[in-house]
Amino acid sequence: KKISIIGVPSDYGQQRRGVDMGPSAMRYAGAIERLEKLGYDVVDEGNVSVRKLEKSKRNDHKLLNLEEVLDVSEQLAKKVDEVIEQGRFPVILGGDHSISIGSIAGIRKHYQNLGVIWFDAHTDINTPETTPSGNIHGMPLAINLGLGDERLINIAKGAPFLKFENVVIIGARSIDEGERELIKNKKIKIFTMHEIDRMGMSKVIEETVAYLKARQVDGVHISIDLDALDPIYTPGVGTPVPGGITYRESHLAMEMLEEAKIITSCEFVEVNPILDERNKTADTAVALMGSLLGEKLV
Ligand code: DIR
Ligand code: MN
Ligand code: MN
Ligand code: MN
Repeated sequence: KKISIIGVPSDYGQQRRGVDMGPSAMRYAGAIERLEKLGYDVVDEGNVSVRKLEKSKRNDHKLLNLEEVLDVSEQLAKKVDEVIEQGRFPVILGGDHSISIGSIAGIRKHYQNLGVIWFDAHTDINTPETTPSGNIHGMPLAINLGLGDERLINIAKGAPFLKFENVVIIGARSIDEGERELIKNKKIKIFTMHEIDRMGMSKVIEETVAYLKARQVDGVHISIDLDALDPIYTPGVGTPVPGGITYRESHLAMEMLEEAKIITSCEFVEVNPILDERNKTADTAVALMGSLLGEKLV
């Protein structure tokens, strides 16, 4: 398999600086060497260029840094589209979670029935109407489903939107009121921390794989927000929520997904080195990347 690493040093989707250094932190933690060691042909495509922001602005829908997020998303969608076109597996390094607007937009151009696994403490399915914060990193899942700001949802013009029934959310424990309603109304498949506690991660992933296979997806993107894990393991994130997934559970999830051979693209987001302890969060992200792409203990 051929892998392309794409860095997206953007922190425009939220209000804590530093997450733009996430791609550097994950490269420093050995992402490329780790994947090369697994035998892949790895190309580091470098970073998408992110223009410098003079001053944070909100639009009339209170969305923060909309123009900047739009610019980054368009560039990233184009880059991801090109990489997939070349038959390469994209590994995208964030950046805050708003980068998924562009990454998944680029991916959607290549699949008619894409599945998405959203591994996150949050559900990121807010719209301009429901957002309590105006932070666009709380909206990328909604945008790829076709809900939200007109320009953001149209980045991949012509490509099908994600289907509500092709999404699986894992690890959620902080869900806003409007998000909860949407998840219930659209019957989105979700394994919150409650289900992970009750069923165990093994069963959660078995059911996730069976669910997506039954949906006959033609590809599966996994979006990994490092705040899905408990902040004990990933303290370097902007919005930590206690009571998260353990180190072992998260590795088990990656290993089982690798065994299932369903993943066609992945991304690691919200790594903020300024908030981190000795690059622990980037180290964990890269270790998970290893497991997701085939590292075995023996
Ligand atoms: C909250 C926080 N749901 C919001 N979201 C995220 O602002 O929309 N934090 N994604 O990581
Ligand atoms: Mn294409
Ligand atoms: Mn997120
Ligand atoms: Mn999150």
